[in-house]
Amino acid sequence: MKEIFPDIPTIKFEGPDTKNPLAFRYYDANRKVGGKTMAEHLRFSMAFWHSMNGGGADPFGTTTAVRPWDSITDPMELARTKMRAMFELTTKLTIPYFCFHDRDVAPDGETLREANKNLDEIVGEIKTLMKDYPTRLLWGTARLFFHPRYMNGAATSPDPSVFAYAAGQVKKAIEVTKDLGGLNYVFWGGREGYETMLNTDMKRELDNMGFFLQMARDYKKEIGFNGQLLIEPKPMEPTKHQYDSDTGAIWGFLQEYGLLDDLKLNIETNHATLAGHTIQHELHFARVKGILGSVDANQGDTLLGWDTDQFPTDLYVTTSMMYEILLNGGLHSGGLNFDAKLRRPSYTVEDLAQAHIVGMDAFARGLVAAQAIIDDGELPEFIAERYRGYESGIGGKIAGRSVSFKDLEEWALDRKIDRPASGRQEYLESLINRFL
Ligand code: XLS
Ligand code: NI
Ligand code: NI
Repeated sequence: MKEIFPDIPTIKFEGPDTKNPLAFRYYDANRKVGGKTMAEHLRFSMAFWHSMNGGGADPFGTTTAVRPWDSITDPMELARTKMRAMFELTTKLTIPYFCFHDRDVAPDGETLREANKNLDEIVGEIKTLMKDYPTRLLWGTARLFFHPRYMNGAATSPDPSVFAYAAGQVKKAIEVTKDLGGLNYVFWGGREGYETMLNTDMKRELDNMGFFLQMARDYKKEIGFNGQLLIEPKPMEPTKHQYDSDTGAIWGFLQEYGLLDDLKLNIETNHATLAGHTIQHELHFARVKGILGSVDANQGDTLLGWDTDQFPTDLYVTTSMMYEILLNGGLHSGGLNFDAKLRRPSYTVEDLAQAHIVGMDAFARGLVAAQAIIDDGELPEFIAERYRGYESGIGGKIAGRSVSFKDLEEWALDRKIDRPASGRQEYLESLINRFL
């Protein structure tokens, strides 16, 4: 097959001192860290919508990207070429997975039937490419936010015909994901939220969204799709208020609608920061609640209040993420999906390759540092020690839930209770810096 990116070689590990911009400095796929290889830990994935469709357009200007398929005008030929390009590029970057929305990969249609037909054709193409390339599907999803019909959301639309169309679209997307051996299926709220309370029946919208997800869960079981269902939090953008604002909000929602055993979370770094949390907070919360499923690995800009979806480069952040992921026993069927786009002035194919390389290197370093922090043991031991009071005495009774307010009052009445031990934050920050 003729190469689409002849100037991009297969990327190899060359070590931290290499000057080669198209080489890994830290990501060494077969290097073992804590008993597993880097490749087994990190499970990288390429996001089709950004890497193949993204062109750098913003509200002030058109696309800047220069791509080998720029002269193709036939929509189906364009779709097939980009898919081939993605298989080639992921293979050259040694990225084992990809993710896509239904409408990213195949043109929409006048009707759902027509759109499904286009999608089926591309799915056939993907299956053929899977025979020639090692790239596999991490997750599929449905684009329920682009077409004008979705202006008020999909499952939370005030218009039942939009709800019905969305259900049909998701049914097909789950089928296709199963057909392609997808490991997970993602729900991101898109426009499931509202612009103003003046025209919104929030209770009905939330109940409809719960029912929509219950139907998706039931259908997934009915057709024997064994992948994990995931839901992705985001607090704002495109709508002013999105219902799935953060992991805590989703956790409550899943409980109310009886979905806690069926869905886990796909947590995105930039969405965490938009919600006013660190990504570590979001991963940690999901981990301790047993619902950490997968990660959309990117980063935001501390000075900008929107979803800039930049490639992840901040080692402090990747270390904190890998720390949580290691303590979670890994991501299981999930992975690190680069839901990230190039800056508008980075318009070349080399930029696209290098963006993935720096992201992979940043997570490789984060992994090594996080494993070293765990092996060193001082940090986890500090936390354990901080709560040790709950292992005996009155703390043991509280932990055993064998006391009442009356017992506790009696215990406390005549004791002088002063401040607990120092939190030692600055010392702990210095400890982390030792491993970076
Ligand atoms: C948008 C979301 C989206 C999901 C998939 O902000 O991150 O890309 O990951 O629909
Ligand atoms: Ni995302
Ligand atoms: Ni995002």
